[in-house]
Amino acid sequence: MKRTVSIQDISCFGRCSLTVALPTLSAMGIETAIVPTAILSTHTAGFQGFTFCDLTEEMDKIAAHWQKEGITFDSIGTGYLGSDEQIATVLSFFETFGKDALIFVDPVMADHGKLYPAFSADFPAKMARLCEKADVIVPNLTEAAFLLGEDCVLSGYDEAYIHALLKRLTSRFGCQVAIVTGVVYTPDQQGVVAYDAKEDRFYSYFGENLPVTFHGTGDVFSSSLCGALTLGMELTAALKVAVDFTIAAIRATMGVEDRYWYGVNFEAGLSDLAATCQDFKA
Ligand code: PXL
Repeated sequence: MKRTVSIQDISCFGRCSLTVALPTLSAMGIETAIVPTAILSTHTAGFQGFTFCDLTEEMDKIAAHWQKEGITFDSIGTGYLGSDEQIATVLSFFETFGKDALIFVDPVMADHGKLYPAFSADFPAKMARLCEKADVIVPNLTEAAFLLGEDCVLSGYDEAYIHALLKRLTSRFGCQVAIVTGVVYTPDQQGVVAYDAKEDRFYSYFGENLPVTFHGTGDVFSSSLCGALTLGMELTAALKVAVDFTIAAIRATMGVEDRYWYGVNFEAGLSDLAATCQDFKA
């Protein structure tokens, strides 16, 4: 059985980060350890007055104990971090546990051209340091631009722009694979585009561009993609598994867009996802 560790916050309500990653990765048949970066009553994008408890000190203690126990991982996935100081904590976690593990960094910090409320303008430069240690990074278009210190281009781009952006990401950060999410070339389709720098090859997978916006879809995509790669799926197959799972979650939530910040019904697709992964033989 493969073993992963997911490092991100627990937003107690609002279907994102660990409340999505843990059930998703478990359903995929992967033993899933967690390192919570913070506990919040809800996520920060859509609720007012959320509580926040920073767990930076706990993270170091958890890692020290695991190191004593000789625990190892096939992959390490990171998501939303609670503070700037946690960049150093996660870098040291990579040092200790990352040598033989796939390092998968979702640089969660921004969307729709704006940083999430808890982050200051210098956070992207700090998140870039994590990307430098990653094998795979999965920014959305906003995060990709912020990581590179470029202006955000959120519409009106073409395939040549996305391909060049991906090449800038892999060469700047030295990661083998960069994947940008939320790519729309024609209004009816939305998907993801990947570049494998070692193979010098692009991959993409698109589905229907559903006319709705929900919070947490990036986390649904990245946890299922991290799981698929941890299981040993090829990039093409992994992108399909993750995009299909995300679209199924969005479809299952359509009709309740008035509470878009409550996240998506990914639970509806978990049994199909489990079956797909069960059928997969590495
Ligand atoms: O879905 C990303 C995410 C995760 N965790 C917290 C967030 C967000 C996005 O806003 O606020 C706490």
